[in-house]
Amino acid sequence: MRLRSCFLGLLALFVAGKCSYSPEPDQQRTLPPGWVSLGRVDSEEELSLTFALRQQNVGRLSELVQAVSDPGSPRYVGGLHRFPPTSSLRQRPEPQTSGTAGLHFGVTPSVIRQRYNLTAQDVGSGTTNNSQACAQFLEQYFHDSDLAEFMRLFGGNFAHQASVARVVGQQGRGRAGIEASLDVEYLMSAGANISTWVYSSPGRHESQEPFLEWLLVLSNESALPHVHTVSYGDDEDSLSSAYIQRVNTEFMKAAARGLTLLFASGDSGAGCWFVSGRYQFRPSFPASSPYVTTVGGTSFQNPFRVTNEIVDYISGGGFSNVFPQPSYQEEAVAQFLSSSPHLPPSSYFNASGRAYPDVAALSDGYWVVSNSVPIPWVSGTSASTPVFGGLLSLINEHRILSGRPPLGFLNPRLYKQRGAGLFDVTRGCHESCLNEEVQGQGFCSGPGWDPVTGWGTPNFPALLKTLINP
Ligand SMILES: *[C@@H]1O[C@H](CO)[C@@H](O)[C@H](O)[C@H]1NC(C)=O
Ligand SMILES: *[C@@H]1O[C@H](CO)[C@@H](O)[C@H](O)[C@H]1NC(C)=O
Ligand SMILES: *[C@@H]1O[C@H](CO)[C@@H](O)[C@H](O)[C@H]1NC(C)=O
Ligand SMILES: *[C@@H]1O[C@H](CO)[C@@H](O)[C@H](O)[C@H]1NC(C)=O
Ligand SMILES: CC(=O)N[C@H]1CO[C@H](CO)[C@@H](O)[C@@H]1O
Repeated sequence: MRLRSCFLGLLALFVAGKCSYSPEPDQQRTLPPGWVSLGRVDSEEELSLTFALRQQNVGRLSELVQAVSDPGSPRYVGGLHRFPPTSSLRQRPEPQTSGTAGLHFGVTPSVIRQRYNLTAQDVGSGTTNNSQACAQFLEQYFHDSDLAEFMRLFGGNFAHQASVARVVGQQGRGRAGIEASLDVEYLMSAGANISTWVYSSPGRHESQEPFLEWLLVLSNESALPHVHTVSYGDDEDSLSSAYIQRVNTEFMKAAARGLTLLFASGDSGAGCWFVSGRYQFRPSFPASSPYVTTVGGTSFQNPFRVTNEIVDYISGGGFSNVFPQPSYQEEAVAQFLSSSPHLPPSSYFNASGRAYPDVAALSDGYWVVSNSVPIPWVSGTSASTPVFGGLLSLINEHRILSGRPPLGFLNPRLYKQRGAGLFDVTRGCHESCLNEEVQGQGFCSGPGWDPVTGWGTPNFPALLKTLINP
């Protein structure tokens, strides 16, 4: 069975015209694959419209984000308050093995904590006002009872909180979703014993713009968690540029406020589509935003042992066709492009775009408890993202305890430090177009940054050391 990871399909707004629909000016006029026209909407059907005002002075906001996110800048240390106002999770078949000595049977919190070098002391102290959050869309709900069962089964060797501190928004009363269960369970076992919130923006039927809805809720609050993880995204080309730019402006604001936003890089490797008569890779948004930290995926080299990590072939990565390359990553990307021995043809990707992911974590073979049932072999960058987020929360905990502000927008620092504190993933390639030219292969990882696993996966004590000052 394959479960789609929560890579969100945002509904295009089909305004029923006389005999057809009229999409936004930059949207394709034919129905995308998988969509079927069911005729006119019933006149009684409710439709909620979102109106967003065009934002002013976005250029100045961009300069400000640069200043507050660069450790070399005098403006790095917060002080800015109240700035003006298709998950594709999958279940893969169990790999085959012989013999059982010293093996693990899937990724659990203790496997994560072992691989990333966390000790029993690496948990929230309970003495700070530190908190973390994940956001849920697409009618994905978690159940507190699943979290409790998960912690009963897997939370034995580290202090943790047994329930979510706060749900912002409406959780529906339906069955738990695997995505929501996974996010909550792993955010709370990587960022263990740290107060955890869930932002719930249900309603793919009611709103075509849930990211904006969620971001406006964040924008509207003055005290909120420092780290937010989101395991949802969509093909960049399926969204209107007005919408992408509007959402991106909210990401800039969040960065300027000192929030850390992590997004899953997607589960289709480099992606693929056939457009204008040729094959191209297909980037994903918000993963491609220059103002978020994007998390790719890895597997254990030996799936049953805590070993080095290699590329998980599904790990989303590539180059944006919308956002130009931010200056913080120019050097790293140039280095990759000039040294990778397996570069795909240049017509497949836009080398001048924002390249992602920035970092990675295990994405393969997780145990999740959902609707009271332990489910093995759940895979996707949806899993990597809350794990990385939880570890950043633990680093924030140390920063807060020593009187420093939380990390905020991480990328300028991450690239300036050339991925210090991360295990470099250097083996494996991710998937892409199944055609003769590239034969299913996208980019390949190598030493240093690459558009498959970014700078690599966390070695907690080393990462803490490099991110604790200033
Ligand atoms: C962390 O883990 C790696 C690999 O498991 C190991 O080589 C290293 O010594 C560990 N400790 C530190 C402090 O990095
Ligand atoms: C976990 O947090 C609680 C408060 O929520 C605190 O009392 C406890 O000491 C913390 N555990 C550890 C091991 O720090
Ligand atoms: C913002 O907060 C105010 C006051 O709490 C509330 O009335 C309003 O609905 C909120 N707006 C959004 C978009 O959440
Ligand atoms: C490539 O990316 C740039 C932004 O970096 C964009 O302006 C341009 O339109 C993109 N080209 C294509 C073919 O999408
Ligand atoms: C962001 C966060 O967790 N804020 C909390 C800080 O502590 C106060 C008082 O306990 C809470 O009300 C806030 O929610």
